[in-house]
Amino acid sequence: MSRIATRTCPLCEALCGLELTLEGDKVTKVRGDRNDPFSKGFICPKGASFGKLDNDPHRLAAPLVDGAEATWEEAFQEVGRSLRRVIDTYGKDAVGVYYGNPSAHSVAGSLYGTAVIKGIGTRNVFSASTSDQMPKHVAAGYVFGDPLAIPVPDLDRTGYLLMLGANPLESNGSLCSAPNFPGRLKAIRARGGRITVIDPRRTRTAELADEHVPIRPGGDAWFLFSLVDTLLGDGLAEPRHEVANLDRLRHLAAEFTAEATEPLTGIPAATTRRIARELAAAETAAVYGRIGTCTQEFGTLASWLIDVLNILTGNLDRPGGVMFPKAAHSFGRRSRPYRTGRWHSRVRGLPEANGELPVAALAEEIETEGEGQIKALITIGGNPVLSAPGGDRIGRALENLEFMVSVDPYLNETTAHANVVLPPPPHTRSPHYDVALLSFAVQNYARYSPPVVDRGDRPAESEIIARIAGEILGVTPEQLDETVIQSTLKKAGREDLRAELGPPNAETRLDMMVRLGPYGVTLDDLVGGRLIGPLEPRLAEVLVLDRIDICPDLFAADVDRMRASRTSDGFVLIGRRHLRSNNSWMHQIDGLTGGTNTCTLRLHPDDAADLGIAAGSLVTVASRTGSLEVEAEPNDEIMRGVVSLPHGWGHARPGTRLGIPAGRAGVSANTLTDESTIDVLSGNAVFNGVPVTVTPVG
Ligand SMILES: Nc1nc2c(c(=O)[nH]1)N[C@H]1C(S)=C(S)[C@@H](COP(=O)(O)OP(=O)(O)OC[C@H]3O[C@@H](n4cnc5c(=O)[nH]c(N)nc54)[C@H](O)[C@@H]3O)O[C@H]1N2
Ligand SMILES: Nc1nc2c(c(=O)[nH]1)N[C@H]1C(S)=C(S)[C@@H](COP(=O)(O)OP(=O)(O)OC[C@H]3O[C@@H](n4cnc5c(=O)[nH]c(N)nc54)[C@H](O)[C@@H]3O)O[C@H]1N2
Ligand code: SF4
Ligand SMILES: [Mo]
Repeated sequence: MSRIATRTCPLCEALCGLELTLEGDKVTKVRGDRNDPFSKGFICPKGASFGKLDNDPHRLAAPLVDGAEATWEEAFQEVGRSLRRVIDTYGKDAVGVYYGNPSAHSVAGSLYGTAVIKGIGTRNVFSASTSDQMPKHVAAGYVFGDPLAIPVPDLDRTGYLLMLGANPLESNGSLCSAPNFPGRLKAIRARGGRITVIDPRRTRTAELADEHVPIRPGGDAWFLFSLVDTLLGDGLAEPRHEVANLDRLRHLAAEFTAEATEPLTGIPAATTRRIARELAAAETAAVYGRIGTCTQEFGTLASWLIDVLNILTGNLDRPGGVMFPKAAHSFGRRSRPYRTGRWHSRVRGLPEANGELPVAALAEEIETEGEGQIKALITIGGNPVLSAPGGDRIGRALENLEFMVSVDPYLNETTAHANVVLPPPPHTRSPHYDVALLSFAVQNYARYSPPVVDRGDRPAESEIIARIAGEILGVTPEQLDETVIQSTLKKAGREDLRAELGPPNAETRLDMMVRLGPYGVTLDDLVGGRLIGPLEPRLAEVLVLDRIDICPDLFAADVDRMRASRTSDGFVLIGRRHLRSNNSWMHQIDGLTGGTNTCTLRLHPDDAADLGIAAGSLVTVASRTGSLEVEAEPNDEIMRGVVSLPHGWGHARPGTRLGIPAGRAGVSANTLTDESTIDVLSGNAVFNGVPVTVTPVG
């Protein structure tokens, strides 16, 4: 007998509803959930492969201890013993923690991560955020006072979208949760609006837009400063909110006229000035920058200047501009303004941001002897060996650890180094609620997905993570949950609510957060999805400062670093996402491989001709950190002087159990990226604009 179940797709940020057909425990068919009020049946090829992923025979079914299957009790005891030994011998900071991208999507990662960090009391905390969006947090933190106050473009109402470093036709969007992003973009044009894309590559998104403007990788801060200067110089700035430090901004921007930045960005001054005027003239406009503008040397300045443009054009916090979504759950309100650098990394002295140190510093913190050296590592849903800058070095460093435990369904390039691997159950057996992403959705929306298959006696991922914390704290998962519930209710002055809530577990905690949220709903009300409505202005609720700081001290000071930076004359590397990819971890799933989703080096045909490189031939790409051989794919979509390699490949490494044939393993872009170059303010990795040399093999 088959049955139908629905849930949110957990595989990217778009929040699509899935309709699953199940025969017993097995997903046999997947399609879009037409009853989901937000996604209305839209899915992509990854969502369609949800069943294959859930049933994937390469998933671990039981814990591994030193490579052999063990019982859960044996595995937890080994974890507790080893972590306590390391802490007793070397201190708390000797245990490092790394959270990967899926832990930002899972209930377990979102709600239980802090328990591990606090339980251990370590400052050596790292995550994929410093390979991704940390500049956005730092910008929001200083401009609005809250690192989570990242405004999203009001896609469904905007009349002009200026998009930098984002390719939602492949990625389906990021820090802007919008199921059917492509359809929403087409709708902008259909209603007479305009889309401009700034990208070194003519991506599918650029092809859909009205205009594509190629930019030299890493040039965004210069370009954005020129837009600001044009707006201010032409008297076009009309902020609708009171702002601090506008004069300082004006003074700084004056140095970056469109003519002055043209040689650095490759964008003609006339184009820059025209775009600034279009932005100002548009009835509503939104400037949206994503990972291409973050994973570069001036990622925080670029992210800040994007906020600045939205503020100056009066588009902040108004329909059709950029707005602050209001999630259905409450996390409590932040009272003190944000700052970074409350502590620093031991080896390079890099500032903390959001309680984390840059993942670019992970390898050196493991390798470098002395007090505070990382001797044990916990990874939760991450693959830094392939995903982090200078990943090969991280792989070597992991060999020096005295102990490593990974919470991960796969034995991959990172977890193969772990002494203990604790596999969470497949998605169908896990509850799902997007604690992080629902605060970045283009409409106010919420959905709770209960598990649709019984997980038997396997612990839930939340229990696995709670057990790790509990081994150090000497508490059970139930005790931990009850403590959180009691203290949250107390802070909210709602101790009365405890009687209405269930037993202490992850679902009850979610239910509590939703009941404390702004819409007066329960978790049950959110099954199947609830569309609350379009975004509404709410800056006053969000702002933690007396007024917006349009030119924070810290950012003004970083402009010195911009002035001192030099452009490289040679080739520079950028990344590339494919619709059928998901960072480093779905390359074994049938139906997602092949087609355009291949690990090749794209470069301009004229560059290929100059270098004597034929299509399909092997080339050597080398950087300061490493070199690799990869097939060349000349393609005129890419700017001259720029080469592009997707990340997350490079699977032919010992000890893994992924079922990827050697011929399809690809090479890792992060063999070439350089952990010594970062966006200093946020600690973020630099994946775009990496200097490389390209030579034919043989
Ligand atoms: N060169 C270059 N490098 C990049 C990027 C780039 O554009 N260019 N992009 C960066 C970005 S944006 C990101 S977010 C990072 C990602 O960096 P990471 O998060 O470190 O890497 P992923 O490849 O996402 O690895 C996800 C891991 O989680 C596991 N996993 C999957 N589902 C679950 C689950 O439900 N629970 C648990 N516990 N584990 C699970 C997978 O098996 C895999 O091991 O990569 C970054 N790296
Ligand atoms: N199919 C698929 N979807 C995904 C993922 C995946 O791996 N595959 N990963 C998910 C994750 S973790 C994230 S964070 C999001 C990311 O979502 P997006 O930010 O949309 O990611 P990308 O597709 O990498 O788009 C980045 C764009 O920036 C361009 N770029 C590179 N350098 C520069 C530069 O210096 N300046 C400018 N202006 N542009 C530049 C690149 O050419 C590319 O087109 O995608 C998510 N969705
Ligand atoms: S777009 Fe994202 S959320 Fe939607 S089906 Fe694809 S992977 Fe899942
Ligand atoms: Mo990401």
